Amino acid sequence: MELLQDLAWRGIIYQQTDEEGLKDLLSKEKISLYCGADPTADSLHIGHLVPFLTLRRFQQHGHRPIVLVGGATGLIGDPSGKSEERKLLTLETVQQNVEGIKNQLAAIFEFEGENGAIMVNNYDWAGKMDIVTFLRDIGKHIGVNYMLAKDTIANRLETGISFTEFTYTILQAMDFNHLYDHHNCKLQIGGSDQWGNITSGLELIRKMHAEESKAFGLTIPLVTKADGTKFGKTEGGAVWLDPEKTTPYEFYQFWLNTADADVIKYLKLFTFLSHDFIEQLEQSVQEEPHLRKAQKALAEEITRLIHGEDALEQAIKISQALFSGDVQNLTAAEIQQGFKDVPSYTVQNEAESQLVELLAAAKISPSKRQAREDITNGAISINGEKTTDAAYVLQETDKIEGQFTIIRRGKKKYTLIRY
Ligand code: 545
Repeated sequence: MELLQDLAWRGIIYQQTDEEGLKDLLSKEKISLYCGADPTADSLHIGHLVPFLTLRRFQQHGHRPIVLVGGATGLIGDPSGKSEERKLLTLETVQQNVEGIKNQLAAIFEFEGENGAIMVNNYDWAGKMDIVTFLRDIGKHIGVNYMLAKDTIANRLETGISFTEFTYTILQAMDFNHLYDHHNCKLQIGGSDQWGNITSGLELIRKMHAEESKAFGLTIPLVTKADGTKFGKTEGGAVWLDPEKTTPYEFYQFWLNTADADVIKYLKLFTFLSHDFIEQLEQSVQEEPHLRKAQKALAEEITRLIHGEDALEQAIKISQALFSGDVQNLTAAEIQQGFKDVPSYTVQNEAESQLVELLAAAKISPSKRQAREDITNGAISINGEKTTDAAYVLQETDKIEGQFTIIRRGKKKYTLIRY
């Protein structure tokens, strides 16, 4: 299927500056296109992903993606979508963040071959430009009235906007113009919040070049949830791509828990699965929702893409172990991932090797008397195995890699015992 048709089918297109023009261009040539990210944090989260996955869709159709990291713009701060002035980040923070963001983005693209991706940092041109050149060669082309009419600036006139953030859109415009000149970059894509900045770039390109110059902009809708709550948030906050912030297991679980009402939309936005297969999964959601085939496919595809095959297999193994209660084959590292949010207790003394003592000390059972009852009732299991012996003393073999014991009371209540 044709690229633009595929994007439309997936619900990826929000606005375009010239729909017919872009269709015509893509039917004639392979182009270079770009999308940027500012290093305002040390990791991307899943709310940033769709535009970059879209860039990769273009690459799969033979176009060249340019991935821009905003080493310069990150020092200024994009006012888009912000109701208040941002706090400036230090040079050091931004430089550190650049490294993290670059690595995460690099994992999504193919850098080899004819249409291999290019990674650029706008600090390389914007960071070196002097102010007189900026004002004479760039600023002269952009009218203040034109800027004031932009939503992201107009929205801030009441509450206030510094000259620094006011100027941001010109910096992003300069990037597009730079990439147009140096890489023949004809298209910029981004989330719907980037429309103002993308069109500033087109304005500058028009002003800096002859009549026949032509570049395009395309924006992507914000990902929403059918129940109206914010996409990509859990109790623990954002779902990060950095495995230190959101473990691959948590990442996998997040996608696995997608509502039936959202899962097909997310398969279209976040995976490279074929239309046929997604349609099959859609049927499965309707006819056999309890099997959660669509959720499993979504969680597998996106976890594999971001964290790789090994991390995916671990995440599945942990999920299955926790689901069945069959936890004795987990490694200590897997336990650490899977039990990150489970209450834990560190053993204090020798006496706590007696199960009754331990259950009470760790507050798994409210009292020793209740602990004895829980054990004899068969409500307690150690590393997935039920124990009904109220006199049981924990052994070395109950310590997984000498570090952990997993105790479950009832069906679901896990406690992680540490030594
Ligand atoms: C800078 C210079 C350019 C082109 C683009 C930029 C960045 C752009 C921007 N983009 C957002 C962003 O978020 C922080 C990510 C890392 C912590 O601010 N001015 O940098 C998001 N972007 C992806 C999508 C977005 C956007 O990276 O476009 O809409 C989120 O989906 O908010 O020359």
